[in-house]
Amino acid sequence: MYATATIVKPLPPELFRTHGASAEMRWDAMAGQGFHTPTDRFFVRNHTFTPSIDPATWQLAIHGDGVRCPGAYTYDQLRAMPARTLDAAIECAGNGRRFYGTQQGEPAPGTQWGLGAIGVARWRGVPLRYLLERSDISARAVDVLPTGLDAPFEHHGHVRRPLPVDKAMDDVLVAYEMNGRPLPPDHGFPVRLVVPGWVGIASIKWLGDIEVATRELFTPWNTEFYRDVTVNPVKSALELGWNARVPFGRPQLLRGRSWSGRGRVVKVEVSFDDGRTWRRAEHRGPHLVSAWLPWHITWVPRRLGERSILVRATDASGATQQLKRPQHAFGYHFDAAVRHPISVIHG
Ligand SMILES: Nc1nc2c(c(=O)[nH]1)N[C@H]1C(S)=C(S)[C@@H](COP(=O)(O)O)O[C@H]1N2
Ligand SMILES: [Mo]
Repeated sequence: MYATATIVKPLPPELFRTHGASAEMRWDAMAGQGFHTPTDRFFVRNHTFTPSIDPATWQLAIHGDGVRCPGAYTYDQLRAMPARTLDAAIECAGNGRRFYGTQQGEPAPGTQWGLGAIGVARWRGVPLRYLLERSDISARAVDVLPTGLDAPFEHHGHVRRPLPVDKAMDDVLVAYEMNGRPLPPDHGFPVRLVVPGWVGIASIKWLGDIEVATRELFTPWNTEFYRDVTVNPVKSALELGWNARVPFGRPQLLRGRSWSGRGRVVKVEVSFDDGRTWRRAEHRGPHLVSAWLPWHITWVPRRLGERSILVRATDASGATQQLKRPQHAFGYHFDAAVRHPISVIHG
């Protein structure tokens, strides 16, 4: 009923807002959820549409002048290799783009994401490092180029973006499971890359081919789109609907999450007076690098009417979310504190 031509899973309006071929999660859909984003509400960013791939004939080819033992692996072979589990966020570089316009008065072109182009899942698969070592990667290898099997994007060919060999050999996963189940079609079935901390485009879905080269590689996805963006900056979101109604005079337990591709979030503060004063939020539970930090704060609304709540986090690199963010030509990396509008009503 809610299916579109580009995304397979249902996109009920209480969980998603759609933008052409992509769909963002509504943050109130995270209220009451556990640490991970349930797969039914995980955002989808497709350049074209979700392909249907037969795992019985699918293979992952590894080749190029940077490996001495090129090869191709089947789904069953991959699933029989040593596996790792990783709790990690995937976030689109354009997450929050809408706020360049709505909050700073300078709209940026592109998908007008709110803050819902992020999710944290439990991924399981084979470390890319294992596959590269098994392919006898050369010490002279420089770049690794994963390519997706989805339809070519405009005249640019298949979606593909080079990854420097250092990152490829560090913490990248060739994932076949998401939240304990085989990857669903929209999130890359049978196999996708998960590149912790990096912009979402690095995590190529529907992986079919990995080239390893002894020279730097260039594709439209590192020269034109997503140029000069690598690691995601620090951001925060409240688990509340936009314009949520909050009753006057009663203590409210507000929850949210903060995250950064640069490392752990070390501090979260909330302002109820437009950034004049800030209160520390509290957190307990998992505090993982590459995922997010769930936090909470209690607040008693003492004034009726419309207002906004601001959240700012600080990450391990020392970066703190500011009230304003310099304009970005492509609208990537909106990391200012977002003004979340609410209305305080008679309880
Ligand atoms: N093959 C392929 N991989 C892709 C994309 C795509 O369109 N095709 N979109 C990328 C972008 S821009 C993002 S943000 C993430 C989104 O992952 P998700 O749809 O599982 O949330 O996938 C990345 N991997
Ligand atoms: Mo993205």
